[in-house]
Amino acid sequence: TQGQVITCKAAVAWEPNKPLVIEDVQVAPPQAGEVRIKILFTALCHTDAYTWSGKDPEGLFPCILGHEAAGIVESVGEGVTEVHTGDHVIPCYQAECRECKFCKSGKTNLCGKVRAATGVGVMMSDRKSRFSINGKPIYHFMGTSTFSQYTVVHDVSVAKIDPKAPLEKVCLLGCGVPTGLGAVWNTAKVESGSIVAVFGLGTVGLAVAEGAKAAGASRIIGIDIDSKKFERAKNFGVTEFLNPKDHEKPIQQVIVDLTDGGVDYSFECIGNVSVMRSALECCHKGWGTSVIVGVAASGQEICTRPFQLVTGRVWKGTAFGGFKSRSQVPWLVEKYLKKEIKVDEYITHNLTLGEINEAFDLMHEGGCLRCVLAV
Ligand code: NAD
Ligand code: AHE
Ligand code: ZN
Repeated sequence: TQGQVITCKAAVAWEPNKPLVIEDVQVAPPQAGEVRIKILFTALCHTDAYTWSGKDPEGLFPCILGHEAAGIVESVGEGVTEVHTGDHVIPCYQAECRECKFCKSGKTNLCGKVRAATGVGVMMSDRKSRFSINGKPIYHFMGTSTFSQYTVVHDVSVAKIDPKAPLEKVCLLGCGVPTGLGAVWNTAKVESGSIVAVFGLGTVGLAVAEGAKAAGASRIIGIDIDSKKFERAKNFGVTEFLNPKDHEKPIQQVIVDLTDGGVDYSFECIGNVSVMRSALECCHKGWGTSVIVGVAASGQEICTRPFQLVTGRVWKGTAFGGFKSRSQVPWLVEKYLKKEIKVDEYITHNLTLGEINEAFDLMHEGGCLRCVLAV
């Protein structure tokens, strides 16, 4: 198949909110600096649902969504030296080129090399898509497009991993789990003994709890509007649970009262701007730090009284938990193989690519964390 167009199955989002359609898609060979991957397993992340909903200003249709996956390199384009046919890989929506201003800054995991192209659904070299249906181009998504049996990505967006790792599990290390762990370890740098609040107990929020527990947090307060989330959250380290619906006072006030002035660190893992405000305002005066992890819809804005910041609270955000993708995803895979981080526990459902619409429906059910699709 090297050098040839591959026709395979992919789930195409033709329009916002319209059921995805499994289509025969033509996938062009990788050009210079590109890698064609046979995707074996992909999970669904809340961000896929967000873009599908039409609320993502970068959402383009028709497109192939998906960004939390694992697979095997089918072929590589000219000049690609770090991965070869047969390598086991995780596509990374946040690239790492090691050469750009961002990568060299030592201050961020964001990479500037291909972001302009991945934000508009094309490949960097010729600003064209490698996906088409009978000649009609289909946009890429987040530089990954994993809801397809084959995808083409930039070489700076491919993490080569230990072939011993089970791909049906470690696909989760492409997004949600690293995001939560890294928000704690890299972005907030939670210290032992800290009091932590986690808003939203989906996969990302539970990974925050897991990371906070590993960092030695003394209390981990989980907040969710679905009380059924608490029982499971205990296994990830949540020590106390609050449902804002059970309280008359604003939830930030409830938390401040419970914690002698507020938490040391809070994390918003929902994408709701009013919760982002609560998460900031439940932080302790003088030092409390709040990290925005959730992705809010186009047009939404955050607000608070500047006095909150004047008096020492810090508002931050994180992308992929601050992890350098190509360098650190393989390290996370090793940590999983050594049983130092959970992955299996976040997988509540397994379906096939053909059942992807059912998988999206499952996301709205409280019981579902990650659904892994066999592609
Ligand atoms: P999810 O839907 O599985 O979890 C969200 C949780 O929030 C659910 O348990 C839900 O019951 C709860 N919730 C909803 N509204 C609430 C409210 N008003 N108050 C309290 N709880 C509420 O989602 P996920 O896959 O865990 O992703 C969480 C968020 O993180 C999404 O916005 C996603 O787009 C974003 N995300 C960001 C990054 C990043 O790099 N910054 C990476 C992955 C995901
Ligand atoms: N396109 C959206 C922004 C989406 C967003 O913030 N994405 C997160 C990752 S979510 C993964 O589930 C991210 O890492 N952003 C950094 C980046 O480079 O995109 C919008 O609202 O415009
Ligand atoms: Zn994601």
